[in-house]
Amino acid sequence: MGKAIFIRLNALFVLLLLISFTVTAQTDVADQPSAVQLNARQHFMDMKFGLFIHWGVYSILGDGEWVMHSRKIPYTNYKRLADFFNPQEFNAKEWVALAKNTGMKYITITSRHHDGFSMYPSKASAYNIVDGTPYKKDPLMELAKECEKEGIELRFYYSLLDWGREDYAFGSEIKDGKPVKGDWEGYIRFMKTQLTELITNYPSVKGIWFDGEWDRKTADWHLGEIYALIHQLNPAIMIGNNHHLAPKPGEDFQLFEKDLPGNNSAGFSAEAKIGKIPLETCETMNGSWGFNINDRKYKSVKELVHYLVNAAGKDANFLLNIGPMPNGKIQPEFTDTLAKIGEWMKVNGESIYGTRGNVIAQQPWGVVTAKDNVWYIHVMKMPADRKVTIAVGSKKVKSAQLLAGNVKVNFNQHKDMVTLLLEKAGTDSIDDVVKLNFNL
Ligand code: FHN
Repeated sequence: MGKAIFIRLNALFVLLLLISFTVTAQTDVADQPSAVQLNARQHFMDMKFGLFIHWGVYSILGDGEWVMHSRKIPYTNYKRLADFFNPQEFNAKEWVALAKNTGMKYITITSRHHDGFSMYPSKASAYNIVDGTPYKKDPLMELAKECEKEGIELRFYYSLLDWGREDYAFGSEIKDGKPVKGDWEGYIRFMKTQLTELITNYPSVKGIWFDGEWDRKTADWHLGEIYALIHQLNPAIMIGNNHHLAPKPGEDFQLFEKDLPGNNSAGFSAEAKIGKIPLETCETMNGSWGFNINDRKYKSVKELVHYLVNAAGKDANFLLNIGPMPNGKIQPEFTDTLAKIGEWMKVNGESIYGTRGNVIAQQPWGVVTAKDNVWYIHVMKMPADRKVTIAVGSKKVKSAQLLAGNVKVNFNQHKDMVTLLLEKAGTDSIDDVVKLNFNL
């Protein structure tokens, strides 16, 4: 090999090494959360329970938030709904009080769903609640103020998918990472403008909940840029994306829909490999996200508390959805159930808030959550002999009591196994929670 060729090859090698280092360094930066982000994540995991709200012009038709798509309503006709959206009965105080009395610590509300209607005054689109409806007021601002006053966190759902905008060109074929029709770069710019508005105009907002990426699996969504912009505007904002996949760099929490992490009964989670960031699962009070006047498949208090407890057992938050009515009221079937969940939380909340899960595997009788030197044994299906045996490793049990009524629970410990004798339990038909205190 000639000396010149050798030098050139050497230079090429150094160049390749530099490029690969730069690429790795960039990925590392995106993957390396700041102290502020890490704090926000821990706080999020401590909150455990949130209220999801799907509300928009679709609520008028009382057939869920997909009504434009499912009834094939042309966009130009659908847009007229805005003329009738006048939720005079909306009261931010009532909504925030509802969340608080249910024991929820945060609210995630749709700022814009797939129909493209913005629930706040956006300079980037006149199709919004202030400029495009007779209501002319901003419910998100009302909520933001009330949430701040009541110590409830506010988060915004934001749809990446848009059924109506020309720049998105819904249905267009995707080639080389972008739709053949429309104006992809323009659409990305539009989203960045809206996200900037949402973050700067509502400085107390603590999270952005993306949805709709699944509509264009092969498109380049510029997520790296979008996530960087959000964290630049406010590093404490947590980013989640309901793409139903493993988490991507820059995301702060992983979302699951209608299933606990690791399950796939609803069919959304086949590719949702569990990552190392905080987890959240969402479910609805009935079968619909947006208001659906015909949907009477209401889940019981017991089903919903079990969902929350099982989620906590798997170290996941639970985001429970309501679809308010077009007048701004929340139907009594929802408020009644939420009030009862709140009663259960008042007695048993300490076994949920601030706990961590995955202590032991799910058992036929229930799950375990843990905090400091305490384990909470959630007996949701009482065994016939009223005994529950748990492996506690080298820990020594000091005392055990039922959270409801503080009733003492007898137990036997043999080596690493503890058997709880639950003859006095069964007073709580939803979940008998036993507080197991270990010696320090
Ligand atoms: O299409 C949406 C749906 O309307 C709703 O917002 C849910 C909430 O998780 N997410 C999407 C479906 O994955």
